[in-house]
Amino acid sequence: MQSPHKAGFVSIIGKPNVGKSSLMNKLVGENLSIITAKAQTTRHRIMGILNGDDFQIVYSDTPGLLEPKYELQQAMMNYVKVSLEDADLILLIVELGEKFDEQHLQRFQKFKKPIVLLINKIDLGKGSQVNDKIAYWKDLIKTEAIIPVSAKTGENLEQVLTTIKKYFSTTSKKSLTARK
Ligand SMILES: Nc1nc2c(ncn2[C@@H]2O[C@H](COP(=O)(O)OP(=O)(O)OP(=O)(O)O)[C@@H](O)[C@H]2O)c(=O)[nH]1
Ligand SMILES: [Mg+2]
Repeated sequence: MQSPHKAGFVSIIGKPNVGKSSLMNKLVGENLSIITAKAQTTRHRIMGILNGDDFQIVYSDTPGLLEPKYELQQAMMNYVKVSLEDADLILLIVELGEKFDEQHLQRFQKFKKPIVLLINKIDLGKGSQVNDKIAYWKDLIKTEAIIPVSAKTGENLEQVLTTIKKYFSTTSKKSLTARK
């Protein structure tokens, strides 16, 4: 009998325009998600699948998290909710200059999923800014890892993949979603 294929579900979450779609495209290696300089470009949940040797990483790119002001935004936030419910792991994206926002954090912390924090757009960083930001977030959020990255240059994206794989291989396989 064939053993079920294990799929690790990774939900890519963050504020509008922080680079979620750019990161997913780079991590999956194809241009799946639409990227623009305009916030709220992603309006649906978009999946990207990366096949490993004995498992898959299923990324779910989501619309930027915000307080919904009209019906379309409410629907967009429902996509985020479904993605968070499915997730084995959250890839939380912040951009370099971003400040801690308690209300933002509460929107996904209530799902009680492990978080890997990516500080994106470090190609724009100057001096000690990147290291300062790592220390800043370390004090504020409980995470599995904090990785400074650039979706633009690809810096540290290998490390992101290694971290996700390591997380899934050390997590009890039972807790990952079994797919036939
Ligand atoms: N300099 C720099 N720009 C980046 C980087 N990653 C993304 N961007 C730019 O940031 C803007 C937003 O990128 P997206 O990937 O669309 O961001 P998003 O978070 O998916 O946006 P929404 O779907 O609208 O929430 C685009 O102009 C990207 O080119 C990066 O690492 N460095
Ligand atoms: Mg997007």
